[in-house]
Amino acid sequence: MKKILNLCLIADAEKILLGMKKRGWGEGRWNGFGGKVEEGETIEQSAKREMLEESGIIINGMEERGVIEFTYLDTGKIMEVHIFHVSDYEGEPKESEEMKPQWFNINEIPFESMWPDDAIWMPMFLAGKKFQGVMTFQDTNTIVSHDLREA
Ligand code: 6OG
Repeated sequence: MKKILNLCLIADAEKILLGMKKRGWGEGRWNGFGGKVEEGETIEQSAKREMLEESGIIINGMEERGVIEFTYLDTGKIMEVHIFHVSDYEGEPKESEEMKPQWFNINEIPFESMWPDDAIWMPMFLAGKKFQGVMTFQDTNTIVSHDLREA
C-alpha cells in the first residue's frame, strides 16, 4: 500500500532550516518538516498543518519542487514524498515533540546525518529546479537504485 507524504524545507541562498527528528520514521536524522497526508486533506494542506505542528511556523507561500517514490525491498513499503520549497512564512522555529529545529549554512548541510537520498536530490532542490523520480532502498540506510530527472 502506498502512503503519500509531504516534506517542507525553508531555504534561501544562505541558509536552510532542518529539524532533528526525535521520534518515529527517520528518528535521529536531520530533515525537513512534514508527514502523512490525512484523509480529506490536499497535499498542500497537509504540508501546512505538519509544518505548524512540528515547527510552529505558518507557511504563506510554497512551491512543489519534487516528487519521489521510495520503495523498500525489506518491508515492501512504498512512500510517495512531495517536496515543497517554502518561500514565505511567519513565526520563529520552535522545538516540538517531534522535531528540534536548527538553521544551517547552505554550505554546511549535515548530509552524513540525513536520509541518504537527500544528497542526491538536494542540489536540484537548492538550484530551484523541479524534479521527479524513483528510489529503491534495501533498508532505511541503503539505496540500491535510483532514477531522478528534472521535471
Ligand atoms: P512522519 O510519518 O513521521 O513523517 N521522509 C523522508 N524524507 C527524506 N528526506 N528522505 C526520505 O527518504 C524520506 N522518507 C520519508 C516525509 C515522515 C517525514 O519524513 C519524510 C515526512 O516529512 C526515504 O510524520
